[in-house]
Amino acid sequence: MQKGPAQTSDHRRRTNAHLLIIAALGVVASMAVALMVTAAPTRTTTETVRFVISGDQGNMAYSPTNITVSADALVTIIITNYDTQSHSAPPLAQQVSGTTGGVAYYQFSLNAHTQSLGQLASSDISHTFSVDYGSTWLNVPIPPAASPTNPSVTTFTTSFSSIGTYTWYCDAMCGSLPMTPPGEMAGYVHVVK
Ligand SMILES: [Cu+2]
Repeated sequence: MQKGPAQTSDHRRRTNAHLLIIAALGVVASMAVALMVTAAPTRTTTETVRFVISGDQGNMAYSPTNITVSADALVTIIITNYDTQSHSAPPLAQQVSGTTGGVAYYQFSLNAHTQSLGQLASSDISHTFSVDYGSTWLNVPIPPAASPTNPSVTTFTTSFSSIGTYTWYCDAMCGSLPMTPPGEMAGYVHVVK
């Protein structure tokens, strides 16, 4: 008879321990992001840009299409991807390039811990965020969503030093139709003073 309440409180203790672990992982993830920002060259401004990629049913598209950032600002780009499909990407597009530290920070699903990686395997790539920018090629492969309601989240920092308009595009083989015209898998980065 007394076993019931004892088991309940034991279960509660275990649940509390799980919550503590999840909280600790959250702290470690925020520290990783803090380190990433402090390790970067000193910039006068920091800006954050958020993209969402819609998934499946042939409606793969980045939103928004066009972004505006300040020249020399340290720009943090956060891409939330709801597309569960992998689309193969050429070898160069599997590498992270042009970001602070040459890495991107990946959460393969919500509540998963954040991993800092310099490349993804082709089979783990859903789309890429790529910009030809002077002699720099900014390229970040984006992993697929874990499920239609559980997106992957990719975060990286970069900066654009020259004022101008540059095209961003997806370099994965996600289908010829979404690639053109700009608006789904391509758009513009306006770099302003
Ligand atoms: Cu794509």
